[in-house]
Amino acid sequence: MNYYPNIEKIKFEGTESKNPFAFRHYNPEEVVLGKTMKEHLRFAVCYWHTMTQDGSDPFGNAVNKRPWFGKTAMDTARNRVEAFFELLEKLGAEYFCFHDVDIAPEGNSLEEFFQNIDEITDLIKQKMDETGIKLLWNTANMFSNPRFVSGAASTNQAEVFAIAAAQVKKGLDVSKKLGGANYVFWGGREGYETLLNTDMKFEQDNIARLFKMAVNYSEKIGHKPQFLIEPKPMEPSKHQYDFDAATTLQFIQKYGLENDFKLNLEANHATLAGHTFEHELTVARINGALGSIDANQGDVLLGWDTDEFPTNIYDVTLTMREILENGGIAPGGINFDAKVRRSAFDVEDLFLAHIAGMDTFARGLKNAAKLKQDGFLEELIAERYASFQTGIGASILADQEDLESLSTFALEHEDAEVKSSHIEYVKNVLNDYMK
Ligand code: XLS
Ligand code: CA
Ligand code: CA
Repeated sequence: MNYYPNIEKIKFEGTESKNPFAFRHYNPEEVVLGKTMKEHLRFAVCYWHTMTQDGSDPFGNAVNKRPWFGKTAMDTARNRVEAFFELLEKLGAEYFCFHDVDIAPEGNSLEEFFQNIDEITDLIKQKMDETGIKLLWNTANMFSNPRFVSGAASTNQAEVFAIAAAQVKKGLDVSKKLGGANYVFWGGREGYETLLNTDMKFEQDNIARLFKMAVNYSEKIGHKPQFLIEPKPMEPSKHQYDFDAATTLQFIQKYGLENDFKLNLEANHATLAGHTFEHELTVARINGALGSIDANQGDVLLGWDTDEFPTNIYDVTLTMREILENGGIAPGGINFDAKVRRSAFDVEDLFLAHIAGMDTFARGLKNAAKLKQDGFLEELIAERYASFQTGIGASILADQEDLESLSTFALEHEDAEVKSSHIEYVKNVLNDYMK
């Protein structure tokens, strides 16, 4: 079946094009800094916002009427696979991501859920073989089902911990079946509502315990994806343990997980944590832990996780600057964890939204590449720290100084010139790159 009969494969037509169903900046084969755009960007479409999200919000009913709705939940699930791969192919997106519950209904028991997953992943595998489209990552939804009210790995209820473990096992079996490159843990309920009834150390030890079980199982089955933890400070939990990149890295290091775990960073989660996305990316990169990104944006006027499609060229340019600095994002990718606004309910909007996101990232890539080639910021930074290249600075870096020697030096050099940052000039020049 053809779910989008009015939409052809989306082509690059250049900036003069007035065709809404064309790329004006994303030209997959165009080479930028020695790699094609599609190699740099590794775009993924997510199942949850694109295929299952119905447009309802706490004040309003579902608005999205999708052509893949069937008579039963399993009919819908089967149709979705067809519709999803048609969308991926037409967009030219080479990767995808999903939670277990996005692809298959939970049914009336865990056993039925797992059978449904088996049936649907057979269909997904068939589509992957036909199209060459690949699984960027999958994950287990351990936050929606009522049993997870008090957490999954961090629950107070041992039986619930066991169910979480069963979902992770199934997730890794599916990752093996579909050749998943990464496996994500996002702990929506791994946090607390109040410390009055919470043993934080116990809960965090148990989260690490589940992660270690996942590593051991993946080694046992001979399929080891890159494990990723996705930080988010709050929502749905009041406080989530994986608050931001720095907190999550501390956890990874404390429990000795650094060889198997990196971070999946999301732009909107960074802003919820009170950080810029560049801050989160930098913290991960300098610690060798930048694994993958969830590309979206929040609304500065709203304090929640709005998951909008990324259209802010300035922010995306700085994001791509970090990814280039990291030497790329593979085996991770750029996953559009983004949803169309409630008022954009046509099925065509799913295409228009992804085109907007892909074009914005293509612009960000080109801007960041030009910035890197010109070396404007590199020179600025080198100049800013130049005092550490010679004299006493070089001696400090060579660990040849101590408090006594520096004290002697300081007494003779207290009139050192402190330089202005000229930061407004820097921002003015940076604006020239925002194309
Ligand atoms: C929710 C998260 C979630 C993860 C995967 O805010 O972004 O969708 O990416 O569980
Ligand atoms: Ca996400
Ligand atoms: Ca989000």
